[in-house]
Amino acid sequence: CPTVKEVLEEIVPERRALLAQLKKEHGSKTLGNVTVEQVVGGGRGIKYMLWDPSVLDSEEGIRFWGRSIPECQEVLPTAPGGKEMLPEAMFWYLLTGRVPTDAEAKQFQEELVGRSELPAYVEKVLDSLPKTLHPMTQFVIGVAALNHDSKFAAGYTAGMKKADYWIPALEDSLDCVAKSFTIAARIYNNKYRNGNDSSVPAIDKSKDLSFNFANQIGFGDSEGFVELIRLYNALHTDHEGGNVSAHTTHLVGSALSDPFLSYSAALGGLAGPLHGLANQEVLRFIIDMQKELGDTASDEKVVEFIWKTLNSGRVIPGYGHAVLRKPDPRFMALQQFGVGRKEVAQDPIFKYVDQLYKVAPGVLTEHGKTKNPFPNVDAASGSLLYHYGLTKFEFYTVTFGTSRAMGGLAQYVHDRILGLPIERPKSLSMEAVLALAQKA
Ligand code: NMX
Ligand code: MLT
Repeated sequence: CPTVKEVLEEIVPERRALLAQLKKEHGSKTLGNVTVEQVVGGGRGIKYMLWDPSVLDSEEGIRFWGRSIPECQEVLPTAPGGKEMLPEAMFWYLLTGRVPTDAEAKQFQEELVGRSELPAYVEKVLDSLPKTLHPMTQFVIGVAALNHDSKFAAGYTAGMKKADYWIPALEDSLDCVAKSFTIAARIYNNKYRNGNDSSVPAIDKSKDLSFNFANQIGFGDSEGFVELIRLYNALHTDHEGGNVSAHTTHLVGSALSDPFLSYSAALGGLAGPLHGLANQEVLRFIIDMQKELGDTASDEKVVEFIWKTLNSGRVIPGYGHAVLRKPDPRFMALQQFGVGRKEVAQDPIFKYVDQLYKVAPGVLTEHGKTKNPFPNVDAASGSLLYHYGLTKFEFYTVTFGTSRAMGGLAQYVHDRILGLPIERPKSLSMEAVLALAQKA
């Protein structure tokens, strides 16, 4: 069956033709006006950049090349004996816009796992980091260090043609995704276990990335954990282009920084508490609640706890969203995963997630600040990892990071296919905005 590169070779002329048509026939048309509020308010709603693999609708949530999450769950291949869509299959789909056949997904999985070993110098860099360093900081460093062997950077230095940029960009992107899982496992073993001694199993080339990650950190025997990692990674891949991590990959990549440097920069954004770090914050919040209220509590007590947090000036992590105005379908998919497994559904932490979903939207609505009182993906993800024994919640955003590489870098490859220019929007001082607004 064809490789992902061969499928992309077929697609390249179509995508380039579409961009040429957009520029030629519609280049001067407007897609909306920009208000002062948008300029001072984080650019919300400005239709500003191209992003092909996914589009976010405020009411129904994410669609990957037009398919909703349940539709993807229906068509994307799973592991043998598994039920959850494979992240490798999702990555292929994000890159090509085509659902892989079982044979394509298997071949692609083998290709990625074949790339997942780390160069010795990256292992050395990771092993030399202080254990006290946050896992996300270690992740940023590990991914950036991969740039040492970037084929894109080497090709650029050697003077490759612009039309060919996407080819080494794809090579590096596949390496970056595959090696990110192994970097993540190494960080975990260094920080929370006995380092990376001979007790850490070698990568099993016949298995998928999620299994190998789970196996290397000591959870390979847990069918539930491995399936969760597959679902988790498939769900977090992409959330259109405007979120901080995706946008950063695109922005840094537009300077023709290679995929490793671009994605490493994105990980710095994912490590912020208003973005990916929220998943660790959710667990911290629930554990604090459990410490104060016990394993179960009445709705009234939970509501009181939420108000106490809000009144102390903090946000309720896992709730609210810059675009969504309904419960996040990624949250729903993770909830369903838990509800479908009796032992998870009975876990007190998971039950608190469910109870928060019942009462928090009412409190946030009464509080009256957030435009979206509903849960986002981070409200559920940590409770499931916690249930299976991954209790080091500082590590949770790393798992988000292995996944987001697939969406961010799928578009990175398309950016190079399309030959998009360096990103450089206009900024204005407050005085300049005022002057323009007074004239308008
Ligand atoms: N709890 C309390 N207040 C909130 C919350 C929340 N969960 N969400 C928004 N607000 C506040 C927000 O801080 C702002 O207050 P102020 O005017 O004092 O600055 C006000 O409501 C209006 O914010 P919105 O326009 O609704 O939200 P915005 O688009 O600016 O931000 C988030 C979106 C996601 C950053 C925000 O909802 C938030 O901080 N949520 C909690 C953190 C979180 O769960 N982040 C994860 C997002 C998903 N991800 O994985 O990246
Ligand atoms: C994401 O997955 O990136 C988050 O939901 C944040 C966003 O979309 O803005």
